[in-house]
Amino acid sequence: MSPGGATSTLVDRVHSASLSVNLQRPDSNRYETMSTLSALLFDVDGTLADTERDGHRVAFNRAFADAGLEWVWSEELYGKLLAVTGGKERIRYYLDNFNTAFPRPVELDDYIADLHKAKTRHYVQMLGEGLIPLRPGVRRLLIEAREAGLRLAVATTTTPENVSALLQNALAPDAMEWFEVIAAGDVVAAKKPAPDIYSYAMDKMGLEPAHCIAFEDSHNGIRSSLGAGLKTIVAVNGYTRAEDFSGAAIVLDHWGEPEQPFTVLSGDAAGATYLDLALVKRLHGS
Ligand code: XBP
Ligand code: MG
Repeated sequence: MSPGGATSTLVDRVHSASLSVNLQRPDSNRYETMSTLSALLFDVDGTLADTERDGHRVAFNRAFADAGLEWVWSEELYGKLLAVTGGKERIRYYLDNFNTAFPRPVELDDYIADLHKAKTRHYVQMLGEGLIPLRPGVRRLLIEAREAGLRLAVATTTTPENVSALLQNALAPDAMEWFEVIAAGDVVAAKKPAPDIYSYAMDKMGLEPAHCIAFEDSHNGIRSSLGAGLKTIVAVNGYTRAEDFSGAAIVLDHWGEPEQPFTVLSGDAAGATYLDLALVKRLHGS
């Protein structure tokens, strides 16, 4: 899980190829390249909030029960199912690999889509009840970024309704307006680990990867962000702690707060104990 590795080559290549400022160092004739940081791009599930075990998983199980199915996704099984991003894709993966005896309806796509709609209703309801808080440090960092005039976006696999419900209930009633772009769900055909959702968000913002940085929690997530040419800061969660984060700018156990210091799992926080904008900029290289 050390920084560097094959993926960082791609990041560096994109970094230096895009719009940048050449600075002449006063002490020499050598030039160095520096890109300004303009935008922070956030994953949602596992990154802004710990949503999977006590949120999405429970909502899937409620939808299955509503449909009269005896499927129960335990915490352990759900960890295996997280190999695939996207709720509809995850149900199909479950049938293909863990419940092959289930007699499949002829219209399997529609069947899965209906189950998934019910799951989304349950999940949004749980968020409305305030059951899922933001991870420590998220609110503080977002506020600091806004005050500094940085642009914010979301790049996630989850369904758009889930994003608005989380932001409005856990962050602020007007939180949707904090984000210039919410790139979510089926807006791209290929979900994470494909880079498409990050590329889509940057395209909408008219920004090159060198001027952005991504925040992720999972191997599939960082494969997506690095594939889009983005430097990436990682905070793991219970399901992703042992995953491979090669190429990350840093890997933390959580984002940290002044009274709740993070542990650095890989990389260099330069003595910081929580993620603030100064550390984000340092990790970005600006
Ligand atoms: C998140 C996901 C999502 C949620 C469920 O991955 O995989 O599928 O588990 O969301 P990431 P939906 O954090 O990498 O974006 O059921 O709405 O698809
Ligand atoms: Mg995630």
